[in-house]
Amino acid sequence: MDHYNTEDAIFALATAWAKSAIAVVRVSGQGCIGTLSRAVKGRTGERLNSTGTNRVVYCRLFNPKDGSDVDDVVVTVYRDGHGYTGEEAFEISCHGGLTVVTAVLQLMSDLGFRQALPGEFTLRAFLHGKMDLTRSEAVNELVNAQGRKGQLMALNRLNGALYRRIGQIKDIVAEIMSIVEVQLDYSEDEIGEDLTFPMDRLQKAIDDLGTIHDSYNAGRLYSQGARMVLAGPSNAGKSSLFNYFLKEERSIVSAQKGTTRDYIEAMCTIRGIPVRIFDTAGFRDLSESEIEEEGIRRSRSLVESADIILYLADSTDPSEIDRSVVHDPRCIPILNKVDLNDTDLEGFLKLSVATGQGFNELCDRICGKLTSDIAQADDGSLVIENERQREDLARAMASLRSAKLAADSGLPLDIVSMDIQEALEALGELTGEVTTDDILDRIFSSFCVGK
Ligand SMILES: Nc1nc2c(ncn2[C@@H]2O[C@H](COP(=O)(O)OP(=O)(O)OP(=O)(O)O)[C@@H](O)[C@H]2O)c(=O)[nH]1
Ligand SMILES: [Mg+2]
Repeated sequence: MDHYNTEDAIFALATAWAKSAIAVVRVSGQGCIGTLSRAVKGRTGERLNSTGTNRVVYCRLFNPKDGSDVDDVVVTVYRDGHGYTGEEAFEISCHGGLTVVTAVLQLMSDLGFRQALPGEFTLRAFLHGKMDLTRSEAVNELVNAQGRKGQLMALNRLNGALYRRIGQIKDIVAEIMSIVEVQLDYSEDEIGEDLTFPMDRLQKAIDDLGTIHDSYNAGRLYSQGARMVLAGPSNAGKSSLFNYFLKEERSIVSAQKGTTRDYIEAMCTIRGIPVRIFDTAGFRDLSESEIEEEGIRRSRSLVESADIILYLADSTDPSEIDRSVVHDPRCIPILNKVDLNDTDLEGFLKLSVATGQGFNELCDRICGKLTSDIAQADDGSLVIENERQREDLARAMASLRSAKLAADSGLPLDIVSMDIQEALEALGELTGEVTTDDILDRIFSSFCVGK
C-alpha cells in the first residue's frame, strides 16, 4: 500500500453499491473544491468556491470533458481542518440510481481525483491527528457491529473511552519511569530516603491493563457471535431445541433416529448476545449409512471448535451418554423430555422442549457461561474486541510484570527501566503514537472503501 501520501485528492462511493433514494460520493484532498467548481453549472460554482466556513450548495453537475449533464446534487463542503479527514473535502449527495452514481464517479475520475483504497479516508483522519488508532479501529468496528450491544461498545471506543483510559494508565507508568530515572541519575545521599520504588502504582497499572485486556473475550462474543453446538445421542431432541431457539421450524424433527444428517447453522440472540447455533447429527455407534457416519464425524469436529456445547440426553433413554463431552468445561449437560419421565440425573439441567420447562434456566446458564469473563459488560462499559489491541495490552502487561519482578528481586534499576520503557512503547503502539507502515497497512486494509 502506498497511500501514506496525502498530497492528492481521493474519491469513493460512501454508500452501498445498490439502487437507493440518495447516494453519497466522498472526496478529500487539497484543492478538490476548486476542481469541482469547474464541473458546476451557472454561478453556483463561485458559491462553492468562496472561502469561509463549511456550507451546503445545491447545484447541477456537468462533465467538462464532453459538456454532458450529470445530475442535480447537494454538495456539502468542508474547509481545511474540518470534516472527517481534516483536509479540504466535500460530499456529493446525488440521486441513487446506479447510472447516475456511475456518471458521478466517472466525473470524479475525469476531474483527476484518484479512487480511494479501503480505509483511506480514515487513514487520512488518523494521519492528520483527527483521531488516534483506537478510534480509527472503532469506526470499522461500528460499521461491522452485529448487535445493539456490540454497537454501543464500539461507539464508546469511538468517543475515545479506550484512548482516555490508556492515557490515564500511561500517565501512571510515565510517573513510575520518572521516579526510576531520578534514582538512576542521582545517588542515594542526594535523593534522601523518601524516594522509594512505587510498587503499589506499578501493581495498579498492571491491574488496570488486565481489566481492559480481559474484556476481549466478551467483546469478541458481542462482535462476532459465540459458536454454540447442540450435541448428543440421536433422538434426544437437538433439532427440536434448535427450532425452539429460532422460534421457527428450521430443522426437521422426527421420532426416527438419525433424522439430522448434515449440520445446520443459524444466528440467534440469547439475552442480547449474538449466537451462531449449530444443530448436528446425533452420535450413534450403529449408524446405518456412510452419509450418517460422515454427519457424525462433522458433529464431532464442530464440538471441538465450539465456545459452548449443549449436550442433550433423552430422559426416556439415558443409556447412550458420552461422558467425555459431558465433562468438557464448555459443556452444559441437559436431560430433555422430562415431561415424559421426570427423573434427575446428577449435573444435568432438566428440560422439556415440548412444554418449555427449564428453558429460561438454560438461557441463564448459557449467558453466565459466555459472559463469566466480564459480567459487567453493560452498555457504556469499556470493552475491546480487537486482537491487535489485545496483543499490545498483553505486551505492556508482560513488561510491567517483568519490571515488578526485577524491582522485587533487587535487580539493577536500569533493567527495571528498560522493562518500563517497553511497556510505554506497547501502549504508544496501541493508540498509534508509535506506528509502522506495516501496522497501518494491517489495520486500514480491512476497512471498506469509502470509510
Ligand atoms: N415429549 C417430548 N418429546 C420431545 C421433546 N423434545 C423432542 N421430542 C420429540 O423427540 C423426537 C426426536 O426429536 P428431534 O428433535 O428430531 O431429535 P434429534 O436429537 O434432533 O434427533 P436426530 O436428528 O435423529 O439426532 C421427536 O419426535 C420430537 O417431537 C420433549 O421435550 N418432550
Ligand atoms: Mg435432529
